[in-house]
Amino acid sequence: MKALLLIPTYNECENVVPLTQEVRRHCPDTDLLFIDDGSPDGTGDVLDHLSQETTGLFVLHRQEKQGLGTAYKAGFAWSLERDYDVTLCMDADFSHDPAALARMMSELETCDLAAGSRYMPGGQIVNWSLRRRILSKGAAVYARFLTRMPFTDPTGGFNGYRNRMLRELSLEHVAAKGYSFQIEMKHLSWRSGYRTKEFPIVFTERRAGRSKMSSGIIQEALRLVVRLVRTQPH
Ligand SMILES: Nc1nc2c(ncn2[C@@H]2O[C@H](COP(=O)(O)OP(=O)(O)O)[C@@H](O)[C@H]2O)c(=O)[nH]1
Ligand SMILES: [Mg+2]
Repeated sequence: MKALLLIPTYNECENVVPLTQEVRRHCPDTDLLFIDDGSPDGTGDVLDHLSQETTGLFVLHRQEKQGLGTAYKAGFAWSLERDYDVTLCMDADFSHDPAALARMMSELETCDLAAGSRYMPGGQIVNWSLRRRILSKGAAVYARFLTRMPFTDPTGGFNGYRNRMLRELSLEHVAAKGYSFQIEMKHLSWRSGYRTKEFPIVFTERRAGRSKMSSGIIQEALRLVVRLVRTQPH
């Protein structure tokens, strides 16, 4: 299976080089596509240098910060224009363990969406504040309870997709711009009848740089779930 790993970045200049080394150590054959939104800290320049000395590493530059969801949509389009079999997604800040990519790939042998979960047996969160834990778990319970979709971690961002499914889904209708993109993609895959599966992951709070979580992102997630419930057949 030929894999492309998407990594959206906004101000991640300290993380991208060590992260690339770790990904390559665990998955030497996986291509990488960074999607950088004109990071003011110069992440884009670091990535351009890196892409010159690393085969199979590519960079998509966007002018300004447009949100995680739109970055992933641009990455999906890039992947589908090429001959990849699967598209993998992870954060740039080491919260997702590159060592777990092998598990994601093996899960994708038997499903169309392999979703990392912090909230199933074996899953874990390390070093998060109580506030972040409550926010995340609250969002998970809210989204799951209202939509009834069978994911223990609807907002999790460590996910792998088969390109065959991505090609068939109407991604142009995916509207979420921020982190709620994760909820919307899981919901769409499940509602469309594809094989989805969760596997446990350990999520560790970032070591370098800052979180881009904001109140706007939370509000978008609250509204999105209501829209998903309204539009889904009962
Ligand atoms: N390209 C792009 N990446 C983003 C944007 N917002 C967040 N990211 C990236 O998305 C990932 C998750 O963001 P992060 O701030 O770590 O969120 P948290 O883990 O929920 O606190 C990181 O790799 C960020 O650099 C954005 O607007 N555009
Ligand atoms: Mg993070």
